[in-house]
Amino acid sequence: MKRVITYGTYDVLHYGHINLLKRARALGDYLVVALSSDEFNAIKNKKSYYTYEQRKTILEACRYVDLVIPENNWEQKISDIKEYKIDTFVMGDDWEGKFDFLKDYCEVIYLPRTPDVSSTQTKNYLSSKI
Ligand code: C2G
Repeated sequence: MKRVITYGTYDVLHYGHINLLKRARALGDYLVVALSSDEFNAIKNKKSYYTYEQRKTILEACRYVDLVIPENNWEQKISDIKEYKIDTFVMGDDWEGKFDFLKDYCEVIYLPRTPDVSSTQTKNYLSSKI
């Protein structure tokens, strides 16, 4: 049972997110998503449209996701990897190199981002239509 983990806000879920989750899940047999809490989003200077609980409900409906846990801070990754017996850590390559310190604990893989789609772009488009 190869276990994979990835982290993110996953606000206003779009096909770029799904593309990442699908490829991450395909690297193993079980995918854990550490979903940024509303409080951690504030630390990341991100304001999400949906609350943590709403974003969790949406992610749990995704066929590629096996478990959603909260991401509350920058420091929890090593303990998450130990606690959930993670073999592979995956992030989009906008994070390339940023989490290489995790290589002491598991495989670290950065996957190419899906171009031309983002939650911010979607939110801006929708607000321009009001
Ligand atoms: N992503 C992607 N293609 C896009 C948009 C996002 O592949 N067009 C990927 C990102 O690279 C990331 C994941 O989808 O791996 C989630 O994106 P965000 O919700 O923007 O995550 P972020 O705010 O970068 O949170 O501790 C790590 C942070 O929590 C990462």
